[in-house]
Amino acid sequence: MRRQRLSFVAAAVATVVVVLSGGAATGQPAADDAGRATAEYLVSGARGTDARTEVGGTGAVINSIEHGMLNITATPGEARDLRELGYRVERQEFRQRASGRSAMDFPRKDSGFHNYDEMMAEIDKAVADHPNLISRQVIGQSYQGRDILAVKISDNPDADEDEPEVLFTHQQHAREHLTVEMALYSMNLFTDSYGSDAKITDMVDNREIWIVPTMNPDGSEYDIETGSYRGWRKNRQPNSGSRHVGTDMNRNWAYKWGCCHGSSGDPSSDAYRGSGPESAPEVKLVADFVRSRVVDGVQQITAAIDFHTFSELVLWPYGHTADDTAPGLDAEDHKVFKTLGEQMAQTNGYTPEQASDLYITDGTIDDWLWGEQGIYSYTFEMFPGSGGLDGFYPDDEVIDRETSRNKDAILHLLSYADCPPRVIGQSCDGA
Ligand code: 3K0
Ligand code: CA
Ligand code: CA
Ligand code: ZN
Repeated sequence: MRRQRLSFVAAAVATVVVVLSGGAATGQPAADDAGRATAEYLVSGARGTDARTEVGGTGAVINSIEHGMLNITATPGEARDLRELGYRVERQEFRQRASGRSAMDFPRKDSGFHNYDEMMAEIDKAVADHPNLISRQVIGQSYQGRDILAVKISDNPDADEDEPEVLFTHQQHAREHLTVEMALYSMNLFTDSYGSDAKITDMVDNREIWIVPTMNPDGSEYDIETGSYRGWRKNRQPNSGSRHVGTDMNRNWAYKWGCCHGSSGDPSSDAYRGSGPESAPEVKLVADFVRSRVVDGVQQITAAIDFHTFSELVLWPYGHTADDTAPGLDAEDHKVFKTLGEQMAQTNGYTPEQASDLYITDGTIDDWLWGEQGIYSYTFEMFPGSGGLDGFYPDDEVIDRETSRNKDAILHLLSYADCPPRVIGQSCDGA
């Protein structure tokens, strides 16, 4: 299953490149590059959800699960903790492609991926081509000052119509670049096929679709800026009192933050939850945006998907507990999540499961969207199905196939956005 590794430079060499060239393009001091603390490891002897949760409980991030082996990114301390717990832990060499390409862009062979400026240009073009279907608004700035957008797609996009609203968020994790392509695919699908595809036309007419195409532009640019991938996950916010940079945004949401050994309190960890809920500016501004969609006491957004890579999964809440039900999520809610999740997975061939079936997480967007806002929220883990750190860097040739693969799933969610419980035969009248 693993892709062939072709021309690589050793991680050690890449580190030298980082020290030489890192920083200049962002205006950040090169000392920030000390923020990369983690390495890739293979862990054996961790079968089952409980073992995976124990592994995750050290703060290590599980990248994939294959034949009872876990591929993780971990700090040296986390690796030591895992060995003390009795796991076999083997260091992997994350080799990066040498490209010779100029800074701040993808390697030439992956030029089909959009960097931040290219993404913005694509959005501006779509707005210019379809002013009656798209509007874009800046909902805030990243730590380093990059604009974060919410793109709205609907007929009458400048009016707030009384229609179910659906939210698609992308790239909380820097290295998950395929999710930005997913955002651009959706944007272009809804606008280009409007008027010719009946189902899409219906959804654009009768829903208000919000797309946040990247939540982590700083991390994304940092990941690619040397021309060799860094395997970066977090944002680029410094941590006071630590030389290690960044918060794992998907552990920073303000619902049961840090509750359940599903994140780390150590700034060097790839699962660092931040100094407090919404301490990451990018998380706070998207949370503020979601809160701004409460009109007359009613949250207008009814359903959401947060796109990640990888493992080909459809996940639903909760992540913070292994139980199917918990306060705020009763048996009927669970049935709605599971039924709709399984139906979406039927269309794209992903594996449907509760988020905690993977491993326990806390402070995730999905738990917050449901637990705080009552939004039926899913996480999609896109292509590939398995791999190590290289799984975050598929060839650009797969972009069309792996984004269009989710067309029917997002249309399915949109079609139930008027009343997600309808999927199990319940009505929403007077609820
Ligand atoms: O809700 C979830 O369980 C999110 C899973 C997600 C995460 O944040 O750990 N997996 S990822 O980091 O490999 N994209
Ligand atoms: Ca509305
Ligand atoms: Ca409309
Ligand atoms: Zn992710």
